Parts: sequence; structure tokens; C-alpha cells
Amino acid sequence: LGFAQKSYEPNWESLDSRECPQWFPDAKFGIFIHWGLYSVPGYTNKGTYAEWYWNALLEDPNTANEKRKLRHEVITSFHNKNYGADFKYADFRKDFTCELFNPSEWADIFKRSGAKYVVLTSKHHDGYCLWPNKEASTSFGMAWNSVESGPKRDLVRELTDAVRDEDIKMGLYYSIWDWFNPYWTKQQQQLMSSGNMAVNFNEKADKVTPAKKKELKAAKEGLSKYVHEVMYPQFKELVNEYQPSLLFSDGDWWMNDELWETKPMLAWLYNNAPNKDEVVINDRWGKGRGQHGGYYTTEYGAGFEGIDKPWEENRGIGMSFGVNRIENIDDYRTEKELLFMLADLVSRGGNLLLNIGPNADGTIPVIMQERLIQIGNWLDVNGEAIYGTRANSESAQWSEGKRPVFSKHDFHAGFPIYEMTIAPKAGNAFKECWYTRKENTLYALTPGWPKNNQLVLRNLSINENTKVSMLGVDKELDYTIDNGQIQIDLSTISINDLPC
Ligand code: FUL
Repeated sequence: LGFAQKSYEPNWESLDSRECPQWFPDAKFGIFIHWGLYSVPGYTNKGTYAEWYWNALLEDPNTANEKRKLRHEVITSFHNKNYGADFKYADFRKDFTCELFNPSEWADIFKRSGAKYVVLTSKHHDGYCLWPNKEASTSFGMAWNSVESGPKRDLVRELTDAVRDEDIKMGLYYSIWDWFNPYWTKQQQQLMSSGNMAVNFNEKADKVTPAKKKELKAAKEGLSKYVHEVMYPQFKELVNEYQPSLLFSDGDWWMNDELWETKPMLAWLYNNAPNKDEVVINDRWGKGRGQHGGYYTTEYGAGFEGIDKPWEENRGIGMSFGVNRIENIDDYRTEKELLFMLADLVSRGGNLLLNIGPNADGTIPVIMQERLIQIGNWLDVNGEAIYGTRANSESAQWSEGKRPVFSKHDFHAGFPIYEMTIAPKAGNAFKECWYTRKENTLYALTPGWPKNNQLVLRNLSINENTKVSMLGVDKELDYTIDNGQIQIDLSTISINDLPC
């Protein structure tokens, strides 16, 4: 008998027919890392992304919307005051020193956080690479990678090895969009720095002047050169050399998947990657989010509900991905908020990819370390209700009280309103609860201890043979069932029984 391996074609129907490898929906919790030249200034106005520093600096305020205009002004004045108007973004290379970067210390913290995967920015939109490659050396006409400049270290290699040593999956973020790649034409570069404006290559022939036609042709050639001479080689090198378990593509919205030529690249990945059975991809390949790819993403958003596709919400602990040094304690999510967020996302079948923004010297801000360890301490006891679970679609969720209200996916949205999930309703029992499921076990995650030690859950199909217990406490709990309502008696648990 011959078992032919399925081979994938460069179209979405074929690519989408590939099941997302199981390790991903089982993992539930990952750590995102945004680290690069932008970590040197580590600055932006609150509520915007610090890793967009260069773009904001070069932005044309006359064509930018209000929000971008403000960011441009704030960053320009900060930059001129502290570095001088002649100081170029590329000059930050000498200060991206990473002299305190200790990959095994990072990996140890990740291990203690309970994260099952890590995703590092191998190249963000600024094009600067954290691994050595020919394209980020010669095509820029200057050293545009961390081995030939900055720390002189292959940061992707060092972190990949350390993370794998801790038995955590290593993934890479790779921006297919590179703002100011020299292969872009002048016009393209201008467009790139003036907002999220896509080049319209399809302008109607009768509306296009000969000069514009020439410009578009040059832009198209520049793009194709970029795709074939920069993006493809870099992507293939990352896959072959580092064998990332996950590829988080980004920056796709600027053009469509035909122009980016991402489908052939993905068919190559699925057919030829050395680790093709385990590699997972996200959904940012030029066809909108939540449409195609291995799993769907939201960003500072609410995630999804009731879909079969694996998905992941990604966000910072504060308001930015790259470190923003002006964020203060109140800008960071608390332990409780993060745990509620995790429980809520996982109860709907999603993952949380929580971002940290290390400093340019290679240290991780201590508050970020602390939050990760706090999550890990909770997962040490309660991980069984998280890892490897699935959404519990059968039983009611949030049977009483309101479900949280989330802001719709919004590019720079603040925080969804998790607060309201916390407040207990009047009465003597918490009714709010998140459910997850694994085989025959249903897990109920409650946001607090119920008054009178009586936890009431509704609309669950439970019978007298069901055993009820609390994770971390070695006791069976008594309960009564009344009309689909189950009342669990927690009075036998004393504070000393609780592991955390
Ligand atoms: C966005 C990027 O523009 C942000 O800078 C960040 O990397 C986030 C994860 O994706 O689309």
C-alpha cells in the first residue's frame, strides 16, 4: 500500500483544507515578544504602538488622520529634543546593545509563566532583522540585522535554542511588509509613510495619466522584486534554519494576497518545511483577518465565539507591543484582569498570546516578569482547566447576569471591558462563571469566592453520579441538584486547604 502525502496547491481552498496542528489549540497560552530598534527610544504617546516609531517620525502630517498626526507630533518633538533632528532611526542600531540579554533567564521566566509557546519578532515592519541574512545586509545597502550591527548576536538563534531547551514551542513573527525597503519606489515609500493606504494597482485605465501609469508599473516591479528577492528568501531561510513551530505573519493589509504572492509561499511551507507536520500559521496573508490561514487572530480585541477554527487574541500587558517607557503602573493590566481574560478567551475556545516588550539592553521590565509569573502560579494549580480543553458548547455560559461587552476588533482599541465580568450580582452567590471541557470533565472557573460558601451554577446537565471537586484541593464536595441548578457547598474547604 502506498500512502501518498497530501500536497497543497497555492489557492485558499487547498491551503485551508489543512487542519491546524493540535498542539496549537491545546496550548492556550503563549508569549509574544516585540523587540528591535524601536526598543531603544521605547517611546510613543499612550494608547499607540511604540514599535511604529519610525513610521510615525516619517509620517506626512498633512495626509495623516488626527490620531496619526498627534503621534507624529509627539514622537517628532521627543526625538528632536533627545536625539536631534539629524539623528536617524538607523542610528539606533548602535544603542540596540542587548548586553544583558540572557536567553536562558528569559526562557526560565517563560517556563514559570506556564506558556506553551513563544513568538518573537524576527523582523517587524521596520525591516530590521534579529537574525543574520543576506537580504537585510546587502539590499538595504547597510547592515540591517542584529549580527552585523547592534548587539552582533543572532537573537533568533539564541532565544530559539533556549526556549526549546525548556520544552516550549518556538514561533516567529515575520512582517511581510517592510516600510522602507529600498526596492519600493519613491512613491511607494511615500504612501507607506502616509497611513495605511494601499497602493491601488488596479486604477481604471482611462483614469490613469501616462505619468501615473509609469509610476504604477515601477511600483509593481518594485513590489515583485521585493517579494522574490527579499521576502521569499527571508521566509524560506527562517523556516529552513530555525524551523519555527509557528509563523505569525503581519503587515499584510497594505496589499492583497495576489500582490504579496503569499499563497505560493504557503504551499511551499506546507509541502516542504522541514517541520511541516507541526508548523502553524496565522491569518495575515493579504486576505483580511479571520478569513484564511491556520488560525484566526484578533488584536486588543475580543476574540471569537462559536467557531471551529482555532483562534488567538494577542495584546500587550500595557497598551503597546514594543516597550513604551512612559507607561506607568496604572497602564498595566493586573494579575486578576489577565487571569479573567485568559479564562474568558479559553472558555470560548481561544488562545491568549500575551506580549512583552523587552528593553534594548536585553532585560525584561520587572512588572512584565511579575505578571507572567503570577499567571504561571495560577496555572500551576488550575492549568488542568485550561490546557488541552475545548469550549463547552453544550452547557449554558453566563446563564444569569450579563456577558462581558467587548469592543469590536479595532486596530488600536483600548481595552475590552472585562471589569464588568467581575462584579457579583446582588444575592448570595456568584452566577458568573466560565466553562471549559476536557473529555468527561467540565470545568467551571469562577471569578471569586461565593458568599455563604455556596456556589450556584445553572443549566448544567449533571446527575447524582457526578463528582465535584476543586482543583488543588484534595476533597470531594457536596452538592444538591434542583431543577437544573446545582448548588455546591464550599464550606468544608478551609483557607488552609487552598494552594494559592
Ligand atoms: C500589528 C502591527 O502593526 C503591530 O505593530 C503589532 O506587531 C501587532 C501584533 O500587529 O498589526
